[in-house]
This record gives sequence, C-alpha cells and structure tokens, in this order.
Amino acid sequence: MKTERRQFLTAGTAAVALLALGRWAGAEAQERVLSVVARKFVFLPNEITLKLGEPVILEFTAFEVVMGFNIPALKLRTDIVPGQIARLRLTPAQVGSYDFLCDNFCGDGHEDMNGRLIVVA
Ligand SMILES: [Cu+2]
Repeated sequence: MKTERRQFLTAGTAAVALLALGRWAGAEAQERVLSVVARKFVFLPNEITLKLGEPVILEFTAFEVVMGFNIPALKLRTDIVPGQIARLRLTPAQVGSYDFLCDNFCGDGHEDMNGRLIVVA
C-alpha cells in the first residue's frame, strides 16, 4: 500500500517535470511572425529580411482575389485566399537573396507582382 502511493507520487512528479520542460522548449522554439499583405499588384512589404537560422512564420492575407506567393529557389509556395490567413513556416538555411512572386494570375499587373527575401548572417 505504502509502496503504491510512493510510485504514484513519483510518476506525478515526473509528469509535472515533463510538462515544465515542454513549456520551456516551446518558448525556446517560438517563431517570429511576419505579416505580408498581397494586393493588386504588390506585396507589402516586398522586401523581407530574415536572419540565418531564425525560424519564422510568414502570414499572408489578401483582400481582392486569390493570390499566390512563391519563392522558386526555396521551393516554397502558398495560395493566399481572401478571408483566410495563409502561413508558411521557414528557417533560412543559407545567406542570400531570393526572388518571390505571385503565381496566381490576378489581373493586369500580375507580371510585376514580385519581391525579394534577403537572408543575412
Ligand atoms: Cu498575381
């Protein structure tokens, strides 16, 4: 009887410790969130600077029509649907400059709808 109680307590303490560890790890890995608006015919901002190795979440919104966000060199893309938030999670692994563009035809200025993602050390 006494032994069972001790085992129960030990298990409880371990569970609390794990919970605390999980919370700590979660805070450690928290990503910076950057908002990007896609509208005819521009991304705001159209230049995004990220730090090498820093995990970020890009959050996209559009208000007019379905847009696309595509960084071909990083093989990353998403549709941006009005009324929804589109998210891309990324951790830059290489310093450089990467062009991005809208890849859903959205009107007359679509071809000029682009920007640049810059990764610095
Ligand atoms: Cu477009």
